[in-house]
Amino acid sequence: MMPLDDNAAIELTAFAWVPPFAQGYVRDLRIRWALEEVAAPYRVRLLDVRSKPAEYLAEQPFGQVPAYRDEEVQLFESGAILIHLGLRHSELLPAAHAERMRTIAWLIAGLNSIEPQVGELGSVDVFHKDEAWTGERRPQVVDSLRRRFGQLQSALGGAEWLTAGFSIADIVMVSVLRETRECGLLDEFPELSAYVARAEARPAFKQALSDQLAAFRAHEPQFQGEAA
Ligand SMILES: N[C@@H](CCC(=O)N[C@@H](CS)C(=O)NCC(=O)O)C(=O)O
Repeated sequence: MMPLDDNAAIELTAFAWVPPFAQGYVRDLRIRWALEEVAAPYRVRLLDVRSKPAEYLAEQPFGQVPAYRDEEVQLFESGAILIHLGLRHSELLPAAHAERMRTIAWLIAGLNSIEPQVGELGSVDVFHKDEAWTGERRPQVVDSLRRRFGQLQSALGGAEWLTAGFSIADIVMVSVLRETRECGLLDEFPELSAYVARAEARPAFKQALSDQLAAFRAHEPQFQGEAA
């Protein structure tokens, strides 16, 4: 079944287009991926990244994507949306309390212990790349990320996934880790690289990525001349 369906009860927001460096990494991808994993139909509401309607702040207080709604909830924050989907689909989040909470702990680790540091690298390498201070700051950021990646690789301990089976925690962690691929840091950690590759090989990930990119391709002409 094709989860993209204009009549679906689940609605996800995404951007019609983003600059090339962000394509394939916008956070609606995490939700698309989870929905593909469980073959849940969803529709996408595309927003213009340059001018989001003021009313959108009622759905996402920071004007960001993704926002999510279905017949039961209206949510923002990719982690919360994934937990909601996990509570509906035990393939994504185990039902037993101890396992469920351990999975949620790993999801929060991805969001709170790894993503901020990955974000700092993005800040230095992308958003402030031509500014002199980044020359001093970058080695510190890379060192601290390297330490975290080493700890994460040890915790994974050669296992296939962070917990007993593939889960929403892996969706978050892999989404965060793959952002560092271009800078080469992931190559220093073969087990983490293999973990990311294993997740990216899942048909659900491939479909989600392809659907996000297809929207950008379709809207590219309207954004000609925007900053890369
Ligand atoms: N903590 C939020 C972060 C969402 C976020 O950073 N969204 C980005 C796209 S990946 C965004 O909408 N950026 C545009 C903006 O901030 O105006 C989540 O995980 O959902």
